[in-house]
Amino acid sequence: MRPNIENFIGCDSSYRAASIVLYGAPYDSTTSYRPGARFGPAAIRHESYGLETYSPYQNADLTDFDIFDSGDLELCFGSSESALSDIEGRAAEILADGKFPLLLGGEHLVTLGAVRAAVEKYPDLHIVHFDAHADLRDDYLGAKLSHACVLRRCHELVGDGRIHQFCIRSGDRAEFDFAAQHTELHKFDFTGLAELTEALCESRVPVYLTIDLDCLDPSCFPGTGTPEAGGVSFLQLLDAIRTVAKANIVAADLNELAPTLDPTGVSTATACKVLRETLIALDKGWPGFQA
Ligand SMILES: [Mn+2]
Repeated sequence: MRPNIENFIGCDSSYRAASIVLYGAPYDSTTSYRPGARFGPAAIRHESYGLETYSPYQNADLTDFDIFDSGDLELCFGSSESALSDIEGRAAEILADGKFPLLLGGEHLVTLGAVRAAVEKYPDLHIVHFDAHADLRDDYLGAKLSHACVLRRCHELVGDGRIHQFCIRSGDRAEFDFAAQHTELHKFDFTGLAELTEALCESRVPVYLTIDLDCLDPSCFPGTGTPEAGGVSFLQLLDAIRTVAKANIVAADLNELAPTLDPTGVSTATACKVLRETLIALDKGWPGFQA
């Protein structure tokens, strides 16, 4: 008999052997519209048992790789700073062990903790950001630590020209003005991603990949706190993930699934599939992988 431990399907390597380490941040205290992203990581693990470990898209199986699922952090809901510090600590530990940290949110603010750890190890870090929202507000209702401000806080860490945003279709005028000066923002879809990836590959700079699942169209992904009509399809997102995975990605996250907002369960099933394909795409690029 074995203890009842629920990891993401196919991710049952030991920590020591693992190349990628999953960790969950079930946090949604700054969500501006519909809360529920705190239930994302657990729902993804639970529903993953409805998913095949084999990907016909990439002709690879999660069981071909060594992936460890470290479960969820226990985070303080009343203090964003305390939650971010715990996330940063976990990411730093995984990075220090020479492994790849893959964070499951939670609302998008959790990214800031992981980026703090990544930029500490890689000062020349670039960030590739898939999202419906620019997330570049300086504050939201007075709060600097809000999921609506997360890329603005990241910009304070990495500086101009290092943040590359795709699928953006929502934000106030000031955010788009800020982006024009300080980030590389691509509206609506992944136009420009192939060219960017080529440049990132040539320079071999370290890259953090943050995927807000609300970049997907709400018709296939309604289970999220701030749905925005006019998003990309699952196949477009899959293609984008496989493209950018050719760059030197050193850490990543998937966030903003709020499973209870979609009673059909399709959003959670979609998030599971995005995670499987992301793990395979990233792991194929890992130095230890033999095709
Ligand atoms: Mn978003």
